[in-house]
Amino acid sequence: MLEPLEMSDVSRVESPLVLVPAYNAGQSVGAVVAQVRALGLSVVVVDDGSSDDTGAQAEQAGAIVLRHPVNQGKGAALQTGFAYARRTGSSALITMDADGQHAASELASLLRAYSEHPDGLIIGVRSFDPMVMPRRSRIGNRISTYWISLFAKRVHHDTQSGFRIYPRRLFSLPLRTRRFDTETEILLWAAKLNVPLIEVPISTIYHGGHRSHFRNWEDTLRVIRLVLSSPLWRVEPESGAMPHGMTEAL
Ligand SMILES: Nc1nc2c(ncn2[C@@H]2O[C@H](COP(=O)(O)OP(=O)(O)OP(=O)(O)O)[C@@H](O)[C@H]2O)c(=O)[nH]1
Ligand SMILES: [Mg+2]
Repeated sequence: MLEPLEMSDVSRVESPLVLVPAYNAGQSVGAVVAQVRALGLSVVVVDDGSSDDTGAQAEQAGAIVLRHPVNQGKGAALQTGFAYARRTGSSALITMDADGQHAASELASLLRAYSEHPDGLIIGVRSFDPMVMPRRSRIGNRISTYWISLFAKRVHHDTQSGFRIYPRRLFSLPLRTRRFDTETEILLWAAKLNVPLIEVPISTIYHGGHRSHFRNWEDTLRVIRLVLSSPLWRVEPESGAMPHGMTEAL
C-alpha cells in the first residue's frame, strides 16, 4: 500500500501534475493512474488514438483524459499534455509511461530532487545492468546515451527515460518533433538553455510479455537526424535564453 507523499519531501512543490502519454495501454494504465492518485496527485492521461480501452481504464482510475482521434506519437501526446499544463498554470510537470515501467513509489525521490532544484530537469535514471535490462534495449540505450551526451555537451546516464520532472520553461518550448524523438529534443534544448540536469536513480522494470511501441529503424533514424541537426539550433540572441518562437508558445 502506498502512503501519501510526505509533504516535507515536496515542501516547495505545489501539487505538480502527472502526465501519462498512452497508446493501447489498457492493460496497465489503470494501475499506473490509481497508484499516482493514491499519492494525492492529479493525473492527465493523453489517450493517443488507442484502439483498446485505454481512455476508459484511465478515467475509471481517476485521471483526466485528453483524446487524440488518431495516433500521433508519444511526442505529440506529450505536447497535448504540455499545453494543458500551461493552460492550468502548472509550474512543473511530471511525466510517466503508461506501461507500468515507472514505479509511483519512486515519485518521492524525483520530487525531493525537484524541491531542491525547482529550475532543473529531473530525470529518473535506470541501471543498464544485463540482469535487468534486455539486450536489445541495453544496446540502444547505451548508444543513444553516448551520442546524445556528446551533442548535449554534458553527461547523461539515461537519455530515453520517460520518468521526468520538467520545469515550466521546458514544457513551453516550440518543438519540432512528434514521436519518440521529442524527449531527446527536450534534452538537447535543456542543455543549450543551461537548465540544470539532475539525475535520480530509479528501478529498471521490464514485465514479462513486454511489448515496445518503439520502431527500431524508423524511430532510431528520427533521433539520429534530430541529434545531428541540433548544433544548428540557435538560442535567441537578444534574450540570451529562449529559442525562436518560445514566447508565442507560452
Ligand atoms: N501517446 C502515445 N504514447 C505512446 C505511443 N507510443 C508509445 N507510447 C507511450 O510511451 C510510453 C513508452 O512507450 P514504450 O513502447 O514502452 O517505449 P519505451 O518504454 O521507450 O521502450 P521499452 O524500453 O521497450 O519499453 C508508454 O507509456 C506508451 O504507452 C504513441 O504513439 N502515442
Ligand atoms: Mg516501455
